[in-house]
Amino acid sequence: MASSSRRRFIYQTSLFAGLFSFRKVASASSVAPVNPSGPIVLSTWSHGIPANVAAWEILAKGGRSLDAVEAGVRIPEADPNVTSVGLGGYPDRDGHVTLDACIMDEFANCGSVACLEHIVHPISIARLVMEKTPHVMLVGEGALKFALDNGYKKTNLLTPESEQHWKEWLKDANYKPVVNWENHDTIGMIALDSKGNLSGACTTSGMAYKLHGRVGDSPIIGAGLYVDNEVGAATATGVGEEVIRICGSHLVVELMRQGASPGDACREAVERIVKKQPQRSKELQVGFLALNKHGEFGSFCLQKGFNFAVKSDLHDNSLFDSKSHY
Ligand code: SD4
Repeated sequence: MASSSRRRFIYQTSLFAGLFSFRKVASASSVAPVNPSGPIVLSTWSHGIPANVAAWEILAKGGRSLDAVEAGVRIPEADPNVTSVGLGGYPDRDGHVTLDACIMDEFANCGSVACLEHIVHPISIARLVMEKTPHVMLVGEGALKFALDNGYKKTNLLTPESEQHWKEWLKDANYKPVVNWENHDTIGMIALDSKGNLSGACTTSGMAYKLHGRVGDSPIIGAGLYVDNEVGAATATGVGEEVIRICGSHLVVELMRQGASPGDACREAVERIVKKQPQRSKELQVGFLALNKHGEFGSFCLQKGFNFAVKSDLHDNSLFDSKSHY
């Protein structure tokens, strides 16, 4: 699909959903347990395409959305050529690759790790936190110890290519810690399975050359990801600080609960960022992606350039361009 017709499609989808979603969302508690429209999975950015393939293998067989989103995001986590997620991610300014991830299921179970080093699959550690501990979030050394105690092995996540990039960055005396929005492409994945249950996963190496110890929105439930099985799911990408400030993904889901279509809910969240930080919002990227209980989806972002992949029986896993504020 050409990008202009994709854009039109998104707009029309949002418009259509906007007209009908109030009644549908309001009656979400009576939605039948089987999803009549079939499963669907959405992921941020082009690395979402291979991720969706892995997720779809599970969804197409009637599998659980939680298993699908975990399997899906493990693909870019293990890909050394994806420099914003997992292995091969750009490091912080001290040369450490520190990873953030979270996962959430249809029962509002959730797990998260932040500033985790040396582990290729932070999403699976987040799931272990969710399933094996009474906690939601483990960070840094504690998260690493937990991963090792559960049989995961240490891996050097800094590839020669990413190390080289970091060394070039170190030479640039003029660098100011201004957000470079091309440089941080989290994968956020949200899915609805054939039983009508929603889950989501979000995983990243975060902002390149961040201060050591910096944590973005991606591992924070309600910021980088939120799932409410009565309503919908949302995930975020871009400058985490801005997403945290407005509790972005939770906001998107709550707006859908109040009747907004997924696209309109994402737009409202982005406009809130613009309203609070009009000047700064011109220089950074934030994008939201949302899916409601009925399989309707939408997105909105600050700057042109955010895209996402969609796979369902009706969608062939090609990329959609998001509508943007600027
Ligand atoms: C962060 N939100 O660490 C992440 C980075 C990102 O697209 O999304 N990139 O702030």
